[in-house]
Amino acid sequence: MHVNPFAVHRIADFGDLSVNPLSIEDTFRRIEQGITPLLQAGVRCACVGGDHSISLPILRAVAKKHGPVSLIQFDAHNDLWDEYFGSKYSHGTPFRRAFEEGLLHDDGVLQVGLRGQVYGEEDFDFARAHKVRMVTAEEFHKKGMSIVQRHLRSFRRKPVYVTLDIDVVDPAFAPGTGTPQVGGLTSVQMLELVRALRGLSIVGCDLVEVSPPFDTGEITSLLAANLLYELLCVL
Ligand SMILES: [Mn+2]
Repeated sequence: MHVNPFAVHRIADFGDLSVNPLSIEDTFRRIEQGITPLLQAGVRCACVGGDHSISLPILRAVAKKHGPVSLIQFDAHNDLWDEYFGSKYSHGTPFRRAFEEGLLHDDGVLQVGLRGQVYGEEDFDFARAHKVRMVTAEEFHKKGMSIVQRHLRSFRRKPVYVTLDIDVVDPAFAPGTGTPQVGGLTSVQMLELVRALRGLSIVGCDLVEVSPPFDTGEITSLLAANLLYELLCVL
């Protein structure tokens, strides 16, 4: 791609935000409060999880700066459940809360890589009601990049947030994650997908769900680090 992000942007590691292991609500507050001054100063944040729940407080901060945004989500799961084990806040629910809180646009969300078991067809009712665009892993394996490219065209010139759940990648390439799903993308396909985001007005991004204790030979961390670099190249 001939991009050196360090020549184009001033890039700094802001370090860790503190969390409260006893309260997800307080953790969300800390994340939102930690990011807000950066966004207000004109910084774009590439956040590293943590599980997928962190996208919600990040989107709250992003919406304070940009208003509701579009979302491109690479994920094996749609994370649009209402509750997970009775909790409204978890890594299975962030984007339903984001819709409910008015942080996302209807017809402004694209999910790529969905697969695996769901409880039933009604799991997709909420997505359909909000005109979420979905490219399942199965469709992607059949039709390739062209089907994603077609969707990406409608995201041009709009503020878009990108969230990359490492479990979108097949466990053969990224085993170190909490909810691995077989039948996923290869590392090469994932690189190609991130590179396809070039030219969009990306207001921020995150890469989540890498779990070092579950990793094998650090292959997930290696992929995640490279994907993070590739994201910096398209910001
Ligand atoms: Mn997820």
